[in-house]
Amino acid sequence: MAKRKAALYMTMIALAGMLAGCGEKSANTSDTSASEHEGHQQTSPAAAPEASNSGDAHSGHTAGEEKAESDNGHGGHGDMDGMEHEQAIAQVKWSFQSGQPAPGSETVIELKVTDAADAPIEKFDLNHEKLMHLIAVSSDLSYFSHIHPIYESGGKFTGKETFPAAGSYKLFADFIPTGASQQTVSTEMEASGQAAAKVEMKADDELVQTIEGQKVKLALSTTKAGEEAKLTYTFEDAESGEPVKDLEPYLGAVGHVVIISSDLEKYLHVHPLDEASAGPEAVFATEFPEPGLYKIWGQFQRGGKTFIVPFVVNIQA
Ligand SMILES: [Cu+2]
Repeated sequence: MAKRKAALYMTMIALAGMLAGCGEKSANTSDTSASEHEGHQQTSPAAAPEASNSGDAHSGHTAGEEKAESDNGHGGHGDMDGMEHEQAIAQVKWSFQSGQPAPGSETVIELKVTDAADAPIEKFDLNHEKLMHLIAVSSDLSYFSHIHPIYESGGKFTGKETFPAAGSYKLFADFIPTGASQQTVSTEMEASGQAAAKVEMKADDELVQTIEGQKVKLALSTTKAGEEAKLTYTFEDAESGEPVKDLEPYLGAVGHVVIISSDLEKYLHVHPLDEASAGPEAVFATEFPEPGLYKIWGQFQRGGKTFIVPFVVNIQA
């Protein structure tokens, strides 16, 4: 398949959200039953969450509403098939069907998508096989989940997520209202209980990991902000050392990469240059907007199983 310019697209938002400065690490990652639950991952050590006073301290913190930012014109990747920069046209009202999310139990997240005049947006385009992609991360980025809320009607989506521990999370929804550019809307929320200390994020010394039988290396063409950075993943069978050539399409492409800055302000969703690759390489191009620490999650599939490879990189001025 020809390299698709469109595959270069990325979403970036920089929003002025406030963040309660606490996060948590914990066990409990086992939630693979829901069919829309494509990715779920945790990289931090376990700690027992201590549930307490969920009744008062955080009530009223279960819904949010924020405007989307259109991704056009941001980040230097202007090749959005010639589309002009568009203002954000969508907003989302977030709520949780059972009130404030409690760690360890399934939460139904409701998203009501409206236009600037508060009228429901009811038509969406498929984007990599889904109408909406939703990324949930803990505020220290130790927890990452990628789910696909289901469209109900009247602009409403619902998605299921089990937050593993008490503390702050940020949710990013991306979607394309028919006739508009891709929108990314985020909100911050708390899972009830006493949050443990944040896991401090550190840049990886070596960008190589063995995950579920694959040895995965990541090479960056540059670690400077504001330059086009090619991200090249190379896959090897961990046992035999043979190059992996049978990666499977996951949501229509060899892989998906989500990048979030350590301050949670920058969100990049990047698709591969050659979506049809089956390995041993998967190449992505993006641009880190500012210096700082970023966490990069690559999602891939082989042998019918999806797996997530996280790396932390330090981007320089
Ligand atoms: Cu998705």
